[in-house]
Amino acid sequence: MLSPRTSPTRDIVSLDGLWRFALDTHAGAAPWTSRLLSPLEAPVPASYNDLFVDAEIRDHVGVVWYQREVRVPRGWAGERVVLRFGSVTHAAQVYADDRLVAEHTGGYTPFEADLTGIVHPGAEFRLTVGVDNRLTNETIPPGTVTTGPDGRERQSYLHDFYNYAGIARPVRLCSTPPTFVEDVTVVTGRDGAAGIVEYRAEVAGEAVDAIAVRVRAVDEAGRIVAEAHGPEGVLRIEDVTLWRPGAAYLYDLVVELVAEDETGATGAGEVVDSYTQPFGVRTVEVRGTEFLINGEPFYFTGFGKHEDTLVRGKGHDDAYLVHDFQLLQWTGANSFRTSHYPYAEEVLDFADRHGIVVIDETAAVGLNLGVMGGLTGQAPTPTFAPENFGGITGDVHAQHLRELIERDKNHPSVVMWCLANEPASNEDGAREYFEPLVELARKLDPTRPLTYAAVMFATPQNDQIGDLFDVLSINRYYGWYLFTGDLATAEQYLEKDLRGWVRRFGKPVMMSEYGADTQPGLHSVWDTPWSEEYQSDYLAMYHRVFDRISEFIGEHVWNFADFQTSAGIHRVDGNKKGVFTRDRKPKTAAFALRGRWHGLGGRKPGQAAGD
Ligand code: BDP
Repeated sequence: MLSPRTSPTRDIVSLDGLWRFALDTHAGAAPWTSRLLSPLEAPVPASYNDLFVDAEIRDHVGVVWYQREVRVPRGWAGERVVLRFGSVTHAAQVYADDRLVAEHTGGYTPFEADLTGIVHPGAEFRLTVGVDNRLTNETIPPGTVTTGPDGRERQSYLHDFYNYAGIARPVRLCSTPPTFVEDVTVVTGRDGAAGIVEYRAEVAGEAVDAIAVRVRAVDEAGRIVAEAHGPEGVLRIEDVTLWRPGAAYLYDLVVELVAEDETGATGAGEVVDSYTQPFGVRTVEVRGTEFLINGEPFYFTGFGKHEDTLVRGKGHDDAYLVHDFQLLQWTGANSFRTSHYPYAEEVLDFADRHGIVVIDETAAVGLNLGVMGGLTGQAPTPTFAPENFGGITGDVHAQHLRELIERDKNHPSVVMWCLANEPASNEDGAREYFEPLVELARKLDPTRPLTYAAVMFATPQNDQIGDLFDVLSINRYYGWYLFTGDLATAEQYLEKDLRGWVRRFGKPVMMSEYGADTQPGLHSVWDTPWSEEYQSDYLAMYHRVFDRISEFIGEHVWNFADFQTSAGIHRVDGNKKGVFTRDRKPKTAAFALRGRWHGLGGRKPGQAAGD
């Protein structure tokens, strides 16, 4: 799905701002049919949970309503009118006046409603959105809704971040011409010093047969460097400037739809639609135990992150976007994983422009009932049994994967798809569950490697899916959940474990999570868990191990910043494994990482530039 962009033929009106807001319990029946009678207003984009000093809202399970009036620009006569949501978490029903115009499930991917003919240029309409935050074993991520003795519904889930909900990303009203560019795909390669750009443009709408497609690639100085005709083809950019980690370079692919002229000659008339797709020329490849970007070994340094800030929850915020990337660069991080869901498109656009490498993850987190058994001592429930996640969950997961790849396929920053976080890959049924998903991902995008983040219980001995993937991403907490406070023992177990993955699969291995909860300001001369020194020593121990394993291709610390979780005895106002606090102040470990990562410069320890 294309990102909304203005062009000579396309306009955008932002619908961000304050909307009327009400819980469904206060909204009356069919709240879309009239003005929402509520004293509350909620900002878009933002999660709604932390805005109000009201536990009923924060803990609400079910639907909430957002509403506002929208005036369609009067200059849009004859245009298509499209309403586009960056995301609604987790399910949306959208009404234009009394009419249902869209429904979407999946809280982290965009969707559109075509309002052409339903709303009218110059006129106002009432836009009402129902937002459902419920998670079940038919949603990704999954969860369970139960009814308590007081008759109130309660939501539980197996993932370790707060179930923020709402309209957390920008909402826009967009115009396109009646004949329009519906999709663009760009795949890049190299031929010596030249860049090879395969493109495909999909055209939809009226009189498509009378339309010709022409494209041109434009460099950052505005020079046209290649041109072609036709809905698909190959462009050659001589002396190409590559997109490199830490040194981004973007070209624009300008796609134009050209009408017939008055003699009926196709492609000789006026430009009826124009869309500009930025792209970077770079290659990604796994060869043996190496991860190559532009043919050069790349060593990942960085973090698993979250979209999580005070008050706005998972709401997208450009100020935090800029500041977080500043902190990434300050620590010497060259990459991050979009744990545990697709992030806002604005984040990926920014990564493209600033040369930060991204591992792009679906929202499939918590497909692991064994974790519950581990924490509670109860007998584990089989994760992939038909009554759990062996049924419809896989189809929903596939749909999410499809939407992720369709959205993010053109981002040069995205170098790998991560299909799930900590699935029960050690359990029976995991292979049957993941095989079709791997096949689908490879069909949709044959160019990017695939990974999944392996849970502690999945060992080199019992994991059932590692051979299906290209890179093994390992989450481990030796020295935290196991051998707490005993880094010497933790070090031995960690090394044995990682070497086991290398030996069994012969593929590149990276650490996708390692971290220790840390209370800022707590200091100790001993190996005291929760102290700032322990976090630094814990990370240093992992780094010693990584540096001894030549097949190792990267390290992503868990987590970039402290983040909110559901309440529980394992969490003190959230997860504190951040190297930065929730308000982005560095803990001691941030300085240690900065020393190490700037020294590495994106290469394996001991590997010189150009090796
Ligand atoms: C891992 C999960 C991550 C958690 C982390 C932790 O992948 O989401 O936040 O553990 O416990 O199992 O801190």
